Amino acid sequence: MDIQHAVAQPTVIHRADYRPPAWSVPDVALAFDLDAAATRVRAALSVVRNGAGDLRLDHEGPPPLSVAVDGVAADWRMEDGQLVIALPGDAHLVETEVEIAPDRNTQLMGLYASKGILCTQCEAEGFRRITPFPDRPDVLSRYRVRMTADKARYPVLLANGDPVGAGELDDGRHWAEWHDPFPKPCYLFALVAGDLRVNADTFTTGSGREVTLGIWVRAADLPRTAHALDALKLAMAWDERVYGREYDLDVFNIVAVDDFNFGAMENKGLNIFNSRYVLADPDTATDVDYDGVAAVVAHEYFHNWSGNRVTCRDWFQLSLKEGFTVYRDQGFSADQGSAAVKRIEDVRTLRAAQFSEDAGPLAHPVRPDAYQEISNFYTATIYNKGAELVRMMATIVGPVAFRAATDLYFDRFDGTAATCEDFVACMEEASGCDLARFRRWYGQAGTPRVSASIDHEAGSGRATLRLAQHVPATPGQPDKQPMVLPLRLRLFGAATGRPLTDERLVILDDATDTLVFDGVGERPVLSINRGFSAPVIVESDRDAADLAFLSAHDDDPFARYEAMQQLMLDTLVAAVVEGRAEHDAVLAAVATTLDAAGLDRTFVAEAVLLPSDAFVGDQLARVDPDAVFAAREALHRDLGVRLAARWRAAYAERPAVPYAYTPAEKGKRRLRNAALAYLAASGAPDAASLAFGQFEAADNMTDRLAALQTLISLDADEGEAALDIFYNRYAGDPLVIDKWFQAQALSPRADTTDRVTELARHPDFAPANPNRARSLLGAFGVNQRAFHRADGAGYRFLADQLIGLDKLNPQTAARLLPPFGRWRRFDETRGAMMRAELERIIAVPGVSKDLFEQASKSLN
Ligand code: 0A1
Ligand code: ZN
Repeated sequence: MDIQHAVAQPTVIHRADYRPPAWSVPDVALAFDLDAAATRVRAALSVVRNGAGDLRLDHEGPPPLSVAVDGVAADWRMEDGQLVIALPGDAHLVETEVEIAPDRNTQLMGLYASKGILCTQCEAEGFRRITPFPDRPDVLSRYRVRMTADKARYPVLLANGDPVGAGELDDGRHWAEWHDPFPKPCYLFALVAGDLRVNADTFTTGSGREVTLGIWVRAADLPRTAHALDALKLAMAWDERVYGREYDLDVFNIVAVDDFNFGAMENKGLNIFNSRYVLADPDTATDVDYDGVAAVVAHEYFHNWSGNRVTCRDWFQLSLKEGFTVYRDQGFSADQGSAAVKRIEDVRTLRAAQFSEDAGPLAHPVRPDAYQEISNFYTATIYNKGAELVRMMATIVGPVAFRAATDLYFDRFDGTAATCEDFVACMEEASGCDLARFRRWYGQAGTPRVSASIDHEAGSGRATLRLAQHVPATPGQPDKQPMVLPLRLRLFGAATGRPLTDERLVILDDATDTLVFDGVGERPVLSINRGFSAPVIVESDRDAADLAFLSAHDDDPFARYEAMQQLMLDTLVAAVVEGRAEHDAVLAAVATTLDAAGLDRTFVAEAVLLPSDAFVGDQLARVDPDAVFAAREALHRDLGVRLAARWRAAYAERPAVPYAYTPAEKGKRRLRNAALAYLAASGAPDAASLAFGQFEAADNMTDRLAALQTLISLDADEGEAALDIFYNRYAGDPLVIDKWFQAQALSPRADTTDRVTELARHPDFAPANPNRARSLLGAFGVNQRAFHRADGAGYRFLADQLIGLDKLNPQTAARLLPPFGRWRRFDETRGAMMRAELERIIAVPGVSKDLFEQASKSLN
């Protein structure tokens, strides 16, 4: 092993090593003398002994300016990133002072500057970059925060909790003090200082408490805050109605900043958001963006109970708050429009992000056993699979017991740091269900595969359903036990189209099971995993005719969508593997769906969408990206040509002007834009002019961006013109310019790799901004055709970019690495090139532990 590797080999943290803290910190007083270049932070910690040992304060940054115990300068030493103080008694006052430089903080963890606004991000381990502290979620403290700052630059000073005082100082500075009465871990600490405007409102809780709400943004962004504010009020009412949870402080503030590593952060009473999840108006945000704003506003708000009032004991329990909160925000969004379409969208996300993770070298359980860098564990497995676990428990115990269990959980663990086990135990206690085997879902990684086959004896009218499950091996887990799978299923008659049974909930908790149905007079077709009741891959013996039948007749909208998707996937896989392009079954099924009266337009638009290249790739043992691309293009074209009249009819359904964000109008836009894409794929001579006309006439971003995407997928002059017009129209609007980069990085054109390489040299490509980095590099990584270009140019490009970005923002660089982990699924030549890039990344001197962990694990 060379010296670089030896240096980079980081410490591994194990769940089994958890020990309660030796010291608790019931009260904290912080004083910030704020300045972008040099901020002074004075901290006074009242500490109380909990067990044997020195006081250990996590500390990342230059040595402290002073350390005192009970008012007297004290001895201290640094040990493995911790400031260690030997304390003689059982209770002391520990005071420290440090100086930090927010404007040099490119990692965006701790206190940093975003376009002149000072803000914080502490989850998971950012607080130690602000002040020495036991930076672990099981140390809960009450915070008092005093901020002093230049009044002209930072007229607004916000922190957690409620404001308790403010005043002027003589030197152009002013101060404000905030107090948060709820004990919280330091990862929920936040402050903001900046020149901000507020969109304010009030919300009266069920018990009559009036809460002042504020959405704080820069002055120019104020007109784009109405949707977020509406969503917040809806979320507050929903949490009262559905979970009986009220808000608990007098103020609730949201601040939008342009530079942010994730989507948003649930700091107590002071949520800090990536501006892309706050700002929306019809001219700059798509329907999907509007949905995203409402979902993230709700998600962060819901954390006030699932995360803040009840927090996590350690970071291995992250899914306790994240999986549950995603489940809650999914329920909220489902209630705002079509629940069926919301489920389809959530499953698509799960499959794209989580199933692929579970099938690759970065697979890990929902409750991991070990990590090197916790930031790498904010994954689709923790969030989205974690939400599926909660959903399955809700299905198993039923809605009444589920609500009783969440009440019990909130009640019992309020003000404490809990574990996933605590949550499951509440589910058991409130329902009386035995969830012993269900717990395997928390410990075993990998997506279970369920095979289902049905035999029918026409004479006796008996149908026999055979189910079997298999959980594939994942890194470090070669052998798995059977999981508990709640499968909602129903039989339909192939001849009459009628349901033959009621819907049943079957809990498959052994490796195999057999179910017998009597009185089945005609050949049954199986509808299984309805509503996607378990996050599994179903392998059934249903042929194209059965799937087409279900896509037309199933009464469960998810199952109906699923049948169409499976039919499309089977068709594409057959085309790639056997080179046979038999499109007739898909064609007929799509035609039937388009013709069906009374179907929700959004549902139709979802159902007729072809699976992505990457998802088709995930079905193949060996991915030939060019063959997948060609097969999908051929099907797209064929559907476009042969159903042209239907696409024209769908395209003729005009959306309302002006733009309205309603489920019906969203559906119309989505279907119309899908139709436009099919017309373009068909090679229709007027497609480019139709798209360009839409691009120019659109009064909203949904239609404008869809037209732009269609145009750039065509090799037409209009595409270049539209890109220029779009860029010039929105120059200086970062969220829209992100879309401009992203649309080009997602383009199916053959020259995309070259174009993206060129775009990385564009003056607006500043990867220090995480949104911008993701818009180009993140989109490029999931563009299977472009990233996997045969000559390896895509691999080289992305690796170069990640190596550069790692020096500024390791978290963001590490999150863009996973596309390299798919190397096993490609041919020898591509696989070798991908591995070589991973080797190159881990050999970079000074590579971060974030990127090192992801790259080294991806080599396995
Ligand atoms: N708890 C947040 C996610 C989050 C995690 C880390 C962050 O900074 C690096 C920021 C946000 C959520 O679930 O929304
Ligand atoms: Zn969250």
